[in-house]
Amino acid sequence: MARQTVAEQFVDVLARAGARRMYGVVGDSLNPVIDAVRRHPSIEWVQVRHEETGAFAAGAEAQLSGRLAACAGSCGPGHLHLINGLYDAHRSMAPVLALAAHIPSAEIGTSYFQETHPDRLFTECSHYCELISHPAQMPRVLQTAVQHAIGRSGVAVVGLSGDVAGQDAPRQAAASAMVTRRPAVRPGDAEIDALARMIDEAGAVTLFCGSGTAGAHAEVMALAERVKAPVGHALRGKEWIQYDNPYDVGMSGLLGYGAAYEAMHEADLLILLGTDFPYTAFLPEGVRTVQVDIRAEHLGRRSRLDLAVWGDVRETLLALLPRVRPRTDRRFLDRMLRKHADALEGAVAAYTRDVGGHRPIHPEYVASVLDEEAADDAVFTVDTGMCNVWAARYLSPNGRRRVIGSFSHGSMANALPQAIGAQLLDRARQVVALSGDGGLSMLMGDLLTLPQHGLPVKVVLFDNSSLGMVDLEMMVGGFLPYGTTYPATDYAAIARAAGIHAVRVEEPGEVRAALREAFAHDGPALVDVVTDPNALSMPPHVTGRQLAGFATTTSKLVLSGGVGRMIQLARANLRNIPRP
Ligand SMILES: Cc1ncc(C[n+]2csc(CCOP(=O)(O)OP(=O)(O)O)c2C)c(N)n1
Ligand SMILES: [Mg+2]
Repeated sequence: MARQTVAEQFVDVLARAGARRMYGVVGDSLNPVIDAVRRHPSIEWVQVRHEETGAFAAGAEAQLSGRLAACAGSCGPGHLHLINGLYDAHRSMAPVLALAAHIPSAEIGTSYFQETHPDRLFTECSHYCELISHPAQMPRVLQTAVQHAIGRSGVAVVGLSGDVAGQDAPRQAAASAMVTRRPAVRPGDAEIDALARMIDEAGAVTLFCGSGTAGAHAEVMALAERVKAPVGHALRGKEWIQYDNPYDVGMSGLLGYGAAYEAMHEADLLILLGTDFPYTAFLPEGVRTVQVDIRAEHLGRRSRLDLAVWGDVRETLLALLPRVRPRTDRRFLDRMLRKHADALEGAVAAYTRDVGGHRPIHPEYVASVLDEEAADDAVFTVDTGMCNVWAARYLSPNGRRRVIGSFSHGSMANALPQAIGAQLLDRARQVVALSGDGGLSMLMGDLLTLPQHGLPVKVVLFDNSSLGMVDLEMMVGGFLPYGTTYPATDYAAIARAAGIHAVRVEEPGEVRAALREAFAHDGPALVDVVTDPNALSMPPHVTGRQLAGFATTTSKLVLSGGVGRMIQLARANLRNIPRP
């Protein structure tokens, strides 16, 4: 094999680890690597306008594909711009390798032009963060970084000076096998037996699901059926669990709805499946609790556990199912299904405004039409802010659609960048960004990336001329809303100037046609929907118990509003309760 430079070897190792793209902005210190990417047959350089976009895009790609994705920033400010997107990828458990190019190696430690210290900067948002200061560290340091990203599901960062990248690598990288897929991890027999015993001995059982239930829909349903358990979910579990689910009692949390809260609090045994649900105020204290998670460090960090089970949800349930006694008593389940349907009916009843005729356009109307018009296998990327509420309430999961947001890190401006990564992964799939006007304008330069790379992303802009979510938070917290409004802006005109098909919609009657046209358009499109900034009120009834929780998480709110097509599932589940 011919001699390789460090840069060539770097790209080669990434490609062999499964990476197909590296997102970023070029810079002097990156030049040898960019040149190696240019010449490599199976890895593509994706030029973006802001490195943060690149990191978000890599994170989204990795979340959708399960494969490694890469991003890069040049020395100093270039890689500093990556950091927020990397935090998001890391907290979303997306395997991402970030290359932080460094200043000339001989200048490190002298406050040189553009000097930062990437090996210190990125430690908090990565599993591995090291500097390659000598060519002989290759390929091992990069391979180790890759194994951290894939093996521990998160970010790994490698710092590399341009001069080191241009040197010859003394060792060949060929033929060293690497892990590219995750193992199936099953807990030991002792834990499985203990769990089976606890379930058999318990009265009412409730399951509560997070993103760790991905790929385990059938097993979760089988357990719910066996022990007649209501199934609630967290926001990140919704896309995996809420569809085709005769045991669905809704979502818990700040954006929650339905009877998940009651089902968790009224159970005798609560089983948390693959969830790192952060809001302890919503978790019961006096209920026996089991948690199953692939990450041992997640076990017990939100609630006191009676049993901690370390393993994949799917593997755990496969081993558990035959050991659990089947039940026939559905009383608790049926009571919760009824409560759930009642709660949703109540939400629908409270939501009596004529949203289809409301002007400015009601955002819930936009979301409900979007849910109907979008493809059955669409990828939705959702901006932090009120779009999270609309997505949680109105996008109907079906096992084929995907919903990606900044659900753990909670950063604004994620939707457009994540849509870029999603669309590059599959140009034929419908990718829809639900953007806020605050979020879109924050990284708006990357609208230009859509036509530049011919990406047919559809941006649905909820244009309320405000930082709506914070506006609401200020009111709930007793503050005078301040610093939350924007002047009206014609984003459709901006998008058209960027070469994007765009329309501005101010009449509710035009929403559906505008969305249809955008989805049918063969290229990027933006639908700038002028929406009502005062869309949501506080819920009429917050229980005393919830209030006690909120006192400790001051100014947090539970939002009211409609619930979209979920009501149909709840009604169908009630109809399908077997009659004795
Ligand atoms: C980078 C970043 N800055 C600030 C915040 C705080 N924040 C959360 S939501 C939000 C408002 C988002 O506004 P917009 O995108 O217009 O969505 P809207 O809520 O109006 O629908 C802000 C400022 C944040 N989460 N992330
Ligand atoms: Mg807004």
